[in-house]
Amino acid sequence: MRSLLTALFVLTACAPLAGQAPESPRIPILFDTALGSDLDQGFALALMLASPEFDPRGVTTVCADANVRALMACRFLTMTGRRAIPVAAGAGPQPARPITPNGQYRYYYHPDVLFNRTTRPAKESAVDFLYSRLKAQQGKITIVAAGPLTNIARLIADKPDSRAWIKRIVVVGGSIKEPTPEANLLADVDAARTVFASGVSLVVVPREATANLKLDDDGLRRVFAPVTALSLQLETLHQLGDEKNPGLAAVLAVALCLEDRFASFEDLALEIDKEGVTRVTKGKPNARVATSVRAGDFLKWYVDRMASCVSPTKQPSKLIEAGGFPNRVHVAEDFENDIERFWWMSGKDETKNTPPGSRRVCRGTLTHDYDDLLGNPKAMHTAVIFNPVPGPPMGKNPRLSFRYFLKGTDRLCVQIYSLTNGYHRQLYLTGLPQGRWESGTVDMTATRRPDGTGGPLSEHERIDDIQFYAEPTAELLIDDVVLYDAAAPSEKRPFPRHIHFTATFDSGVAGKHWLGNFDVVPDKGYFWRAAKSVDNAERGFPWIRLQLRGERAMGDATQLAFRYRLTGANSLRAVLVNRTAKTEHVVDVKGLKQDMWGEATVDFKGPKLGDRVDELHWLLPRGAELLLDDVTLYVPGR
Ligand SMILES: [Ca+2]
Ligand SMILES: [Ca+2]
Repeated sequence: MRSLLTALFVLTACAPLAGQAPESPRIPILFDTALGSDLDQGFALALMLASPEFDPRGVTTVCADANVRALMACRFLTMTGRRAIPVAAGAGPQPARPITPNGQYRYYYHPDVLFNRTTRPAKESAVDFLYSRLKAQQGKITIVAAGPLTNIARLIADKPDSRAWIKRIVVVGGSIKEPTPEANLLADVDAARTVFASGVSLVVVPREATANLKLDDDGLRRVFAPVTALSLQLETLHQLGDEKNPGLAAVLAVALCLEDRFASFEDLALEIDKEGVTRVTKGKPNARVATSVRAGDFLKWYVDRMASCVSPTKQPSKLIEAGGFPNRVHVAEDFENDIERFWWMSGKDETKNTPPGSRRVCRGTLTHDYDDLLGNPKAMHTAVIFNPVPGPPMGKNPRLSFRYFLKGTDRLCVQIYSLTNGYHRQLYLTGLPQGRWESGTVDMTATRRPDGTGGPLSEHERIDDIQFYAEPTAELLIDDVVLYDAAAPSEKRPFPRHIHFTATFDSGVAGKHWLGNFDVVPDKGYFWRAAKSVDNAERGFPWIRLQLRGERAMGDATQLAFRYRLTGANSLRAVLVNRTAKTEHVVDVKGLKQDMWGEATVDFKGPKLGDRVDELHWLLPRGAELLLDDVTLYVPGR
């Protein structure tokens, strides 16, 4: 028996799982910009960063002093917590458009840049950079060309295979209604001719569509009102720039990647003549042209979006009800045993001050903010941080419940890292009671990056590092951390009093994070992956044996919830096991659905308070097959 188990274990352990996250629903975008000249360039970059729908893949710079512009972009991205977005400068020669000489040049000529406090541009040229990015996500990436088309034309001419990889190019430039050249196309007429003749799908935002678009004083005031890292960097550019009320042509181009409704479009065949004039021809349309703009709708949307990026510190959250039995428990840590102790990233055990039913909790210890992008690098906090290895994907309604004891402050920050997006989001609670144990639940969709951007924590996003921060002089104790997907409205079962163990199989590696005898199958779970039964050759029937990664002490009642898809049987036997003590608690589960997903709740009458268990078995009739998902072992609520 033992050797067979070991053999099965090794088999599963050797098979890391394919099929991780579903593809990001965000829009991959490359921004080619003359940052440093017209202010719409910086305002467009800020909109890109403020919009969670985008996955910015890089910034490239065009026009003279492209390297200075690239360093400006590096400063902007670093200081807004986006240093992961790479920047590349266009190689010379470049069109001779100046950086506003007395003004925005200062954004480059500053200690942040001069003393290497920012990222640096990539060594490769804009063309090589664009090429490698497009190659990595063929057919997926939109390029917003906010300046002259020099870099884009070189890409198309020098690397013709890239044409098929570009989803579309949004061109800021051209003039359909007036037969005079527009500045961006005129700056490099040959480049414009190349791009318009390339056959790549084009969206064109012509001069006349945006000529009267300006951000008025009230709009500016609202865009800068959040006083966040993002709004302050943008305001810096505005203070240094020479336009009091900036134009918004490039901003509209970025917005049109998200919403069609700001413009009316016509499909036109366009070519650029040798003088740089845009000509409408009778050929097959090659451009979707924004012929008229709904300026009011667009301006309102833009200003509202920028103004809504408010720091979570200024918009405190409220505790909510935990709700019914969770749709899915992503992770639970009760600090009662040492099984996941390695992942207590900040804090240490505390056994004296514990809430009812708990023998051990986690006492916060001092640490810097784990958010090295937007957190204050000098500040220290009293923190409890738990890393929920292996980084589960969230459901539609992520919630976090926990027990806490606070002293010396009534304020708590809950922060979580997004593995998928590579940044932290947070929320603040204020007015919390002090000096006694309390339970709390927060709606994790309310979390935002410290600059208010990033949008809500969303379905399929993988997370890491659940963080509780209090002031450095405060005392903070945390217990019973449960990250879960909220109950459906129809759920009748109460929220568990205590959760011992949960298994979703969604991320991580079988044999390392999920132990026992089963296969983990991708895409066949109720959500993401599931465990699939295997033959137990010794006993002659199929089963799933799930190890709890260690012994866990039961409460005064013990229930097991799981989702199943059963084939070839309508019953199974659930067994709660202590392998060392050789104890077994058996429940036969009957009348199950077949060939469709169902949900079962098993009540184990046997275990007494403090009894330890370390395995769960699902035993099947001969010839049956079980897909198992969303396993939760818990003490039922009252
Ligand atoms: Ca505890
Ligand atoms: Ca699953």
